[in-house]
Amino acid sequence: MDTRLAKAHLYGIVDRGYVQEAELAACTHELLIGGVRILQLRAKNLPQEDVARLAHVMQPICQEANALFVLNDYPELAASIGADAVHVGQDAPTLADIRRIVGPHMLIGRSTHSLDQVRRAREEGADYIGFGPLFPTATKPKRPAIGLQDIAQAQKLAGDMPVFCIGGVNADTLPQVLAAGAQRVVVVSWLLQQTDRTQAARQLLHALTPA
Ligand code: 3NM
Repeated sequence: MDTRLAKAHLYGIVDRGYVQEAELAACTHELLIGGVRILQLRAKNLPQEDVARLAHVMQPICQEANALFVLNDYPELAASIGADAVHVGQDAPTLADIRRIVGPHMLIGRSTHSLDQVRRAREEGADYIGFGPLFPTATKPKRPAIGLQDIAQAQKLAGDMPVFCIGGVNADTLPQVLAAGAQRVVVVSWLLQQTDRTQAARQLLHALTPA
């Protein structure tokens, strides 16, 4: 497994729904300084050239910090800019199709929302998965929460494929999420909405990394 992926326990997403373009570079820096080592650009429903412009800002900052830069969707763009990873949802084509676009080396992440989807993601060779949304979340309002009860089983089914639990994770909910068996989390809105994102990331990482 990619060693940077193996070591990453806090996955950040710079979501254009929360972060203005003018703030993109600063936000990326703040999260990376806070210790985030895998960071996704999520810019839903934008023309590809606009996403390319945002990626052009974020990617070198991630490279400089030796953090994985992940592009949400847009596999052709991910391939052309040499992103470290591309993340796709359940509505995307098979991973074999994505793999043909991005080549043999890029990491591919898949969103999963049930144990069945975890099994399938493993079978189709995902490098990591998102698993959620654990709680209702304004970041993905149409998707029902799946709760915490399947986390341990998802971890078991995933084997050595990293599972990043997602959806409504924040400093308050993190202890329950960890108690339910999670080892890795994605935090979007809570981190992005903090006035001190660096300190907020450190706080989460402290809870995620046992002494
Ligand atoms: N994907 P927040 S939940 C982008 O379950 C995303 O696949 C999800 O945002 C999934 O940390 C989600 O703000 C939103 O709740 C997570």
